[in-house]
Amino acid sequence: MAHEHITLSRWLIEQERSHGHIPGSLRLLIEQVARACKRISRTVSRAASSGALGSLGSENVQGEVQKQLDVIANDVLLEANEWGGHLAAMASEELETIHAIPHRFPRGEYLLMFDPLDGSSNIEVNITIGTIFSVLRLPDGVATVRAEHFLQPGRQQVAAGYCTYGPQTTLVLTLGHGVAVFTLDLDDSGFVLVKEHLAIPRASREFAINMSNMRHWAPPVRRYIDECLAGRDGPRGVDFNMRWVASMVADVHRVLERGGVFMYPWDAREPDRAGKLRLLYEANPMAFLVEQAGGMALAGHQRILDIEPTGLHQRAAVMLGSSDEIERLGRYHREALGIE
Ligand code: AHM
Ligand code: MG
Repeated sequence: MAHEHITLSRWLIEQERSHGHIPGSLRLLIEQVARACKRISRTVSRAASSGALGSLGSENVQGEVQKQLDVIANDVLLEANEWGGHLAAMASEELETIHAIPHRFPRGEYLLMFDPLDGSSNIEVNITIGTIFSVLRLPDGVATVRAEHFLQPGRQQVAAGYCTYGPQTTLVLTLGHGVAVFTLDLDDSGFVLVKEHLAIPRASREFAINMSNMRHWAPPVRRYIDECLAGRDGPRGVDFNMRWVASMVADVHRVLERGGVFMYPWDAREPDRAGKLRLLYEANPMAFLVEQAGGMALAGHQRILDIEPTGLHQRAAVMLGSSDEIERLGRYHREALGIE
């Protein structure tokens, strides 16, 4: 693409013109989320010199140790999105219950969910981390917003995206008409378009999974990975490559840019939990982006975006990426269940 300077605002306005049903209030909401991500990006890059690294000694609702930056990023997102008049409520990985918009501000028609700082085990080692977000519409006729109003299947998302804080600060966004990538231009401190209509290659020879959990996986996942590891001499007849950043944002970004498979499957360590990653603000937004880029996203044999949520912080198994590979994984799961 020629280096025409298309800002996030211009891109959003042009989307509104070409797909008339994108309301102005959704554009303003996305701009506000992007502004918050810019602030988080600055805070993250200054964290070592400002003393913002390290843990707080507290735990979040999921029993995970909170880092200082987890809490700062959460506060930035809450504060930036409270007053704009576009939202009815927010939900976050770091908050047990929903955050309703205070009465002193006008109430809007959208619900925003986020993981303020994904991959936070990587904060201290200066490896890419990021913010993941998902936008739903508040169902009609709701007087008092409650957690149950967030429990909508992922296919009802009106927007989703993430921002990575790595070598570059990158915002990846879908409004349901393909996926666009923006980079934070440090000269004028705004997001500018670098790529549109992202397309994940159907075929790939690269997978991402935490191999240290291998002994706990279900048979279909083991079968798939065993076949990849067998390489050229195995049933696939070709060598595979492996990558694992341990930040979902970075691993999924690689998959969106060059194809591959990302998995965090169910495993036997906590058999009652569907997986490690959270459905509403991790699995669903990433599944929406991946599908919009022509890939597939499954939880075992089921499409992630069709899962009917039952809890704000519920977990999901995640397998997403290049469609030939995810289709194969889905088939292995169906075969194991005797569905096909
Ligand atoms: P977080 O939201 O608390 O950072 O946890 C989610 C992260 C994902 O970014 C990543 O894919 C996964 O946890 C890494 O898990 P593991 O430490 O098992 O490799
Ligand atoms: Mg996370």
